[in-house]
Amino acid sequence: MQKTIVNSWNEWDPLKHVIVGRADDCHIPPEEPALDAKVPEDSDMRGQWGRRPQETIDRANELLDNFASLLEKRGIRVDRPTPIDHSKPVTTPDFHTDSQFGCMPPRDVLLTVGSEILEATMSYRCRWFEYLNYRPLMQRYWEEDPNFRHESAPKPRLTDADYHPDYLSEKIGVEKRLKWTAEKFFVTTEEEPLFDAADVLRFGRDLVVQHGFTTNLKGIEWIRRHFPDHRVHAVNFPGDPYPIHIDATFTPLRPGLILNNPQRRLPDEQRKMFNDNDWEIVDAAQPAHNTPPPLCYSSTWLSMNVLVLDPKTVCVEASEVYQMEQMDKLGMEVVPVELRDAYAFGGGLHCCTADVYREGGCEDYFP
Ligand code: DAV
Repeated sequence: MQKTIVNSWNEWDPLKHVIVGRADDCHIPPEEPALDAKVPEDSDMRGQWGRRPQETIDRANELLDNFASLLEKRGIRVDRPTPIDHSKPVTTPDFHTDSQFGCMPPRDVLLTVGSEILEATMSYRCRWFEYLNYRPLMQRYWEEDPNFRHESAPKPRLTDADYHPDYLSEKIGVEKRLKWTAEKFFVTTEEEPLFDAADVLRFGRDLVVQHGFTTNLKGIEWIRRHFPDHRVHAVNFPGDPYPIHIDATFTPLRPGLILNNPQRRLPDEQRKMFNDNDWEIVDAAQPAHNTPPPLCYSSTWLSMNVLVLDPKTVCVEASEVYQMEQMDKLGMEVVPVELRDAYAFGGGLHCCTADVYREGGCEDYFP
């Protein structure tokens, strides 16, 4: 009998097969609208671009390789992408940018829902071709698994009409950003559907999608029409001045338990489905660091960007002592994994992976 390769319906069932990214040839891309809106005004990344320093690439690869071996030792199959040349510019009839981003992190690009892996539209021009890094794997799964559905969302045009020019002025300031995110006024417009895969969390029959810089309402509507057997819920987190990707904000650990970033709390009116079904939403522990590492896009809240191996076991970054302690108190077995020196490449333990196979089927947790 032919084997099922791709199957994953949620963020916590026992993990058997996963993709881990690579830092090879990662670039800091040139300025472009949606990317600029994410970089804080005082960040060390402002105004520079080009290939990342080789010693940082080597160090990140060392950590990613170690993480891959650790997963393999626990009986999990690990696949790695095949890096394309990220120094190549991207030119379409609608835009041009002088370099790409990298093949980190896979979670941003690949959305696994059941037997399907969906390539997201993406919303940065420098990430338009990022799916190519994963095509050799997708082809292999397609050959090996007759039920695998390899899907790609419509490529967006990413003209200037996709971005609000208001966000592009220098020094907006955090206060104005917070006001705008509370009003759900983000850098991306509603010109066409846009989403990054890392804005989606899978809860069996329910998909929870963050509306923010990288995913617009049309993107959420596209996901809704694409998965007609799912319920799709739009959420937003007003306390976040740079809202991209849900996985340093809202982290399900097992059925009935979610960690929520205490600075980016889910608004009361969006808690109903969780409250009605006795799910607990607890504030995540504070990050162990006051600042992100150098040349990093993400905030210190990568502390809660954990990879759940099964409902009792979770990988947490090894320097995140408060997050590890909280996991322990919540009854999880903690597997510490060193990854901080790879954060600059696009994220933490959840970001740098993409699910291929978790045991279990599509459950209804919110009947
Ligand atoms: O808190 O900067 C990082 C999410 C990366 N996938 C943050 C969000």
